[in-house]
Amino acid sequence: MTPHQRLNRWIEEITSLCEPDAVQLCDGSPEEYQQMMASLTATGVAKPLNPEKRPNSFLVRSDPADVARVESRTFICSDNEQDAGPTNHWADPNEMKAKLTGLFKGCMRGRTMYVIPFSMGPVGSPIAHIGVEISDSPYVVASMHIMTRVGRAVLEELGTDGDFVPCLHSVGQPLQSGDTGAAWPCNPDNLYIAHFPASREIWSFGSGYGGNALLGKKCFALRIASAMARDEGWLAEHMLILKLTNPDGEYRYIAGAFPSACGKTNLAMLVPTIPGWSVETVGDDICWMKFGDDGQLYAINPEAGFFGVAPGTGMDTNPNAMQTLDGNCIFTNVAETDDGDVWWEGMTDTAPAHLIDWRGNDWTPDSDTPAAHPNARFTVSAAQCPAIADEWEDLKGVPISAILFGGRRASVVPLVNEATSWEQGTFFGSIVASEKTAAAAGAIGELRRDPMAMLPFCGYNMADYWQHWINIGQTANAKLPKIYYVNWFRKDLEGQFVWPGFGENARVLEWIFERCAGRADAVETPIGHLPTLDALNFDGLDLTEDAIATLLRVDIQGWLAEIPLIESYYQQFGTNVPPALFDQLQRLSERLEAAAVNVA
Ligand code: OXD
Ligand code: MN
Repeated sequence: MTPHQRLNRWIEEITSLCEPDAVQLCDGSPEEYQQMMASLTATGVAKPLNPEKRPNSFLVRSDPADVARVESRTFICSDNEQDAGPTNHWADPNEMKAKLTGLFKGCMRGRTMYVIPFSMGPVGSPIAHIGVEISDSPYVVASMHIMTRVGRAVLEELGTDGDFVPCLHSVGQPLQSGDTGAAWPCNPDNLYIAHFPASREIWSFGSGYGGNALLGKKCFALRIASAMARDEGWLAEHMLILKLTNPDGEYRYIAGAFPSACGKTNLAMLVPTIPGWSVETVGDDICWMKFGDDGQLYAINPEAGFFGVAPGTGMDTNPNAMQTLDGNCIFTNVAETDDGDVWWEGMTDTAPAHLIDWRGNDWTPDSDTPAAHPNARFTVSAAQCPAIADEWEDLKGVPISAILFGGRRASVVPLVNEATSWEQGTFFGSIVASEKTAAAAGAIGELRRDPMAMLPFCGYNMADYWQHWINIGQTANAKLPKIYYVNWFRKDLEGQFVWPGFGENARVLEWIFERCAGRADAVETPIGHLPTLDALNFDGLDLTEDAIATLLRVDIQGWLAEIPLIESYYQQFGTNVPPALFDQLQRLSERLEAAAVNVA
């Protein structure tokens, strides 16, 4: 079937396990994409949108029981439980294989089995890696065409003995003869998204949605790749990558990790408010970084498209994303307008008077459920983004000058804070957290830690992953990026956001850019380097002195109160926590105590 014997053997093995009616080796061609969309349209799950509104675009409605990644059914199947760590669900690899082999037996009867060779990253890049997904879902094939590089060039790159990550997927709903089956087949009662880091394999059963089914994304590019990166000395991160250019045409590349609902895609496509500066997008979700010969970390976006959350995306929040969506898109679980287009909450200020909601029911602004599912998605090629950087597919990647970590913190954490060392930056990354709001269950202000925004995506023990970060910092001759802890979400005593965010975040990026160039001032504080008042560009912003003081305040008492919380957080990882991080915590605590005494 292919020139690659190991791949052929795997295809044969899976064919006899899953017993599909037919096997199709995907070539990634436009014709193949149209074939998938035609078959999805024929079964009624996809609907072509009005070509005058949204050319070559489709609306897909999933089963209401299959609408998001399911972390409770996501497993890391390492040989030892401790290697998965306390933040992952662990399962014994042999038991999981046995259980899944039972579920996969005959699971593709009545269906076509698609073999999808794909590259994460530009084909041939030394930073890229190859996977092959076997799936019985035409929706997965079409989505993989957009989100990854699929086809012949990948098989050529693989040659006769290249490495690939086998990614096995089934919706888990075989067809009886004559049965056409559900429009959106899935099997939520038998859901497993299983990762085998030692053998670098993924087995996913029972869901057709997003990260559960498009196995190149979270499963490969983060969970399996993070384990590969640990073994091979590189970094696989849940980060955006942007290119920032100053008015003189100098540019730098910045990567940033933010937990969900912190505006990562918006930052990746930001339109700066400060004159003469521009932001271009290299990636919005995942970043793979390897050392170049010059000791710098070079990054690629391993993906080829955006699988973005639609609700909340509008011309005012992210005009670049909106323009990216002009055509050639798959929309999943958004609402449908009467003229054959799409709509979601946040797309416009006023909702249309009538819609068909994501479940296919009539909807008006008086309805008490949202028109689009809150996790409704757009799938679109990154090449369509008007802000995409020319070099986004550069085989050698782009050199990263700065790494940002950020969460949603109403208090304590200032607008921006530069780590004084890689180790301190790793410490900042390990304590990234977002505060629960009044609307969420649990105490207000309670912190949900999401280290490096990797909580659901780290393929091994989180504490070992921190050690890997420390080790990266000790690489001989490394010219490491500077690390920053940012917080766009600081609130005042009335609970109002102090910082305007969005395009104004460019002001913080400007300071970071100038710091990397050795031109901007900072003050040394117990928590790191903060901008001096003059170094941060507040020109034209309507901020009171109080607001500026809040944004740049080193909240000694607030940080002191956090020390025991960090300590108990670390304790759940036992002896795996790198001593270097306990040391950072200890030294931070000492500096804060000293500052508290001075203030008193
Ligand atoms: C995503 C996520 O879908 O982080 O990118 O959940
Ligand atoms: Mn993500």
